[in-house]
Amino acid sequence: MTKVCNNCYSAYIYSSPTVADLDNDGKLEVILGTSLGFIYAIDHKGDVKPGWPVTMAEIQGQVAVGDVNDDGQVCVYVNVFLMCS
Ligand SMILES: [Ca+2]
Repeated sequence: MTKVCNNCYSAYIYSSPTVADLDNDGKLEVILGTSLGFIYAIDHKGDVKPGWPVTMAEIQGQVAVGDVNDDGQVCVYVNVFLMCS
């Protein structure tokens, strides 16, 4: 059996990823949560964005992204408030 990578571990993604422009650079990021409690933001090149993943408890629902209070900052919501850009 061939080992694909040395630092990999298994996690489930229970919901669809969310696509949004977190840093307002005109390029979309993919944001997703895992069963191990990691929330990843992946850039248009497939790289994890600096400052991510963020860790919390197991994530079963889809991550929501938006500027809900119209202050110009895009925020990421995962059951509770998490992070603004
Ligand atoms: Ca972006």
